[in-house]
Amino acid sequence: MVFLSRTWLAVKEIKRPRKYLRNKFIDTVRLHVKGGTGGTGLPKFGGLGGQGGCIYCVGKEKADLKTIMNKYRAKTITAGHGEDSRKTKIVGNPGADVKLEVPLGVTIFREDGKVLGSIDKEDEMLIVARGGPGGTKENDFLGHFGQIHHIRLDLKLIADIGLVGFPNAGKSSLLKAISRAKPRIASYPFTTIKPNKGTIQYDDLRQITIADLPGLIEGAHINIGLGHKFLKHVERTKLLLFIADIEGFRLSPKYPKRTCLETIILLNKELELYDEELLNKPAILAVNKLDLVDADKTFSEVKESLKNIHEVIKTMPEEIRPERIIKFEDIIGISALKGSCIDELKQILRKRLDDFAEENNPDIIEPSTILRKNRAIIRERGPQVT
Ligand SMILES: Nc1nc2c(ncn2[C@@H]2O[C@H](COP(=O)(O)OP(=O)(O)OP(=O)(O)O)[C@@H](O)[C@H]2O)c(=O)[nH]1
Ligand SMILES: [Mg+2]
Repeated sequence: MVFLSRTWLAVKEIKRPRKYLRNKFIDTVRLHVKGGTGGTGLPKFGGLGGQGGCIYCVGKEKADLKTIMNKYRAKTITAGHGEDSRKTKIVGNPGADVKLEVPLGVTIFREDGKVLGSIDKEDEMLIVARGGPGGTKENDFLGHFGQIHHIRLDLKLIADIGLVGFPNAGKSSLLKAISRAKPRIASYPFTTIKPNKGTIQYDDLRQITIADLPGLIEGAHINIGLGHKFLKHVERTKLLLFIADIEGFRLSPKYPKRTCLETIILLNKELELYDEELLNKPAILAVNKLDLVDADKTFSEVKESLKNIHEVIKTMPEEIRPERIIKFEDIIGISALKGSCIDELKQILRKRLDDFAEENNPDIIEPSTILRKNRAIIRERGPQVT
């Protein structure tokens, strides 16, 4: 009896984390994969062993890394072995392949850091472990082992737009206002603890995806708050949408109060510290909560300061100054709560994405280049006087 009650108490003491904390977002998984062994041949009749099965990763929109992890945690994923050649069946059947369904945006690394490839499209396939060849005359009719690897699947969300902002700035509120996603929204910082993706739907059925990330705070580069951990998910977005709270941000009384302009500059700095390349992406600034009193006045001040930011920045504390200042394509004041200016923002986002796509599309070639190429071809192959 005593034993029972003690065990009961001991079990009770272990506190389980809250449900939403237990449901962790997983963006990297390590797996042990093994291609199948080739079947043995039959020297007497020249029989061929079957080839061992291969392991593939296949891109699926609906797949997620969590399912893979739950299924294969601490296990070796093995493909089927090739069939041996027999007197009654001279050519052995190949082993069964294994197809791992992985979400889009996954990059696959080998244990030595080599990139095996990445999967960005639906049904795109990549071999991660090849099966061994079956026994033939060349290998003395002995089947070979398949490849064995430790691989790492690393997920970076693929979205057109990435939302970056301090906690509580209203990123999730904007996602809710602009798309049909239903993110958690609350008046305390770090409500969002894992990335969410939503789709903006336009009247002409055009769709643009947008990713809401956990809030970033100053010192994220030294792992304060949720740190830089989630910033990798904006690496693959085409456009950054900065969200700033018109009232600024203060984590707690221990920390200094940052104004709206300072939060924008701090976001700039944190992105720069994570990866300077991010500053080359086109960026749009949305200043949120313009429904609050006196917000309009502050907003015009912020806009004014951003116009001659190179002067204004000199008056700011040195520790928050970035090396390079990001240039916003557009600056817009919105209220995610009341839904004001959301439609304008939607149009701006679309326009900027299209402009950007045109600039970077390799299929769109300048007419003069085509003309030059065609002339060269005619010169080479056209009628010639000999
Ligand atoms: N007055 C006003 N409040 C807003 C507006 N947008 C968001 N809020 C409020 O701001 C708080 C934070 O909103 P969230 O959308 O959760 O902010 P977030 O940026 O996603 O925050 P984290 O997920 O914690 O990083 C909530 O209480 C919202 O109701 C707005 O336009 N006006
Ligand atoms: Mg949020």
